[in-house]
Amino acid sequence: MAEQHERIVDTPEWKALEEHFERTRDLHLRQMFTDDATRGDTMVLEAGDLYLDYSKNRLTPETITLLVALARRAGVETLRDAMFAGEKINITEQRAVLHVALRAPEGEQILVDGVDVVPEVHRVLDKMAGFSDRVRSGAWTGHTGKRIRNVVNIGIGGSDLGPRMAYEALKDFSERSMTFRFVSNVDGNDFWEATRDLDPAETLFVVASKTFTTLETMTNARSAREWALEKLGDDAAVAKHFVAVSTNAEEVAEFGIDTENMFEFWDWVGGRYSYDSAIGLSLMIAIGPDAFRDMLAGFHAIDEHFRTAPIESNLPMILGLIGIWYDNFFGAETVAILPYNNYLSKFSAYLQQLDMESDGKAVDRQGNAVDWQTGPIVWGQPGTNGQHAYYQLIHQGTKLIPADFIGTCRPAHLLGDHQNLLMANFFAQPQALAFGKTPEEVVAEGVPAEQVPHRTFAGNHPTNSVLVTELTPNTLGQLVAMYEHKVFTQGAIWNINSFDQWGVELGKKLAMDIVPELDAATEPDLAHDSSTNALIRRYRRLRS
Ligand code: G6Q
Repeated sequence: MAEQHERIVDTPEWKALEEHFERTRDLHLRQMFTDDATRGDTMVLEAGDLYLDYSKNRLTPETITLLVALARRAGVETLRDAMFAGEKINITEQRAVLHVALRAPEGEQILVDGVDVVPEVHRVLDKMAGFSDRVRSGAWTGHTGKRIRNVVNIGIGGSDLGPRMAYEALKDFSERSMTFRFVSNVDGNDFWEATRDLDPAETLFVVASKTFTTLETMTNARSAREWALEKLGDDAAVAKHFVAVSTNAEEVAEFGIDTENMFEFWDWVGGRYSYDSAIGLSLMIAIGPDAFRDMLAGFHAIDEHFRTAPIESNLPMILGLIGIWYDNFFGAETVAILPYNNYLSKFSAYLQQLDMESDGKAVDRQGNAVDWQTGPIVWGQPGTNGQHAYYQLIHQGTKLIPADFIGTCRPAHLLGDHQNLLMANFFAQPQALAFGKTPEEVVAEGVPAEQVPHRTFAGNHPTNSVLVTELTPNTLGQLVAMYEHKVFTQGAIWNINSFDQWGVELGKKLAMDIVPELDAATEPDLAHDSSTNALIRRYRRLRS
């Protein structure tokens, strides 16, 4: 039988929040702002370059006090300290969880099994930097002596989404004379589109896979080798056109990549927390080692804040607690991430994995089924595009959708009045969501009576506004660290293991049973359920 642990929902702190919820659930943000004219100045937090305004949430100062007490009861600080101390808090895999070590400055000490990992981190960073510089300067050439002009990252999940998101976010800092592409899907169309216009003699593949066994990545890597060798002819070309990022030297060598050209990381880096390890190699080639290190410094600034600030003023913790308030008390199912900066076009997709893979769990750390809600569904796209699409449902639908608005004050490129128009929307949307429009206000606009209900906005839709001076490698690091630690805080309160991913492991095995049935030359005996059997038969019939 699984060991018992204090159930968070049975604690007096949780009960106090339940009672508080009953008393405050119907309070309207209109009223709360009328009652306290300073709300917008006081319900704010700052950390590094991040400014969080959480005043447009359906909570009072008392809510925060009660949530902070809950965090203390749940031992969030203790688990945080255990993470920073290198304890094996990923209990199902018996691993330390030390993405924070990836951005620790030289000279800091973080021990795993008694060994300081920080010098190793910097050894690999230096190796990455040397390699990136050689590729960027043209000193590293392809097999035919041509300069490398294209870098294609092959990876999936945690070995793709991070570098891809950050490359998009920091494109303005990237080497524009080079082309960067990301291939993840085992769907051959992905590989085809990524390489169709590239010259193999000028192309470098970064095969990024922690395990170096992932079906999609290895399939794409093999196709890449064939694609390159078809033109370059000679097996020796692999050494000049392929590098690997992995923890698995044996498989890398087996694939034919010289382990000299392998950049390692460690089992204490989870895939979705790995883009500031060697998994970020393609990003480093794009933006250069200095910008990459600046990004790590941004991560580290928020790590330090998270590690040292009291819960009351700990920005990622408060963000996490506000999420708990909606998830567990209001029963909200989702959270929308809405960046008002087009360079952050992949940010929501990145956070989707970070959050949903980490906190999408239904058993506690001791293996007992939980009977409280855990991680939310994360979704969203950059504003203002979403405003012309799905915001309708947030404004006037029947669901409660807490949303994070992320805005940057300085645009990378000044173009007419674009930035002010963008930011006017960034300010207006949370305002409209919070305060809505009453029937009286609609009537006063001269709207015919029968249309009044349709044009009324109930308001009271909660939002966080995160304002950043500008999007740079450093502030991107800060933003990502903020969400990493938010997710950590929530997992700690729910008493789940945010650092394993058995659902992903399952997916890695499932399809393998079916592959021989699709490959079989003659009609195979199928022993699945009737639906799967029929679908496979139909596919076999139609595919050619
Ligand atoms: C992340 C997950 C998962 C993983 C991919 C790729 O936390 O574990 O998304 O990153 O499945 O795995 P490999 O890097 O081993 O190819």
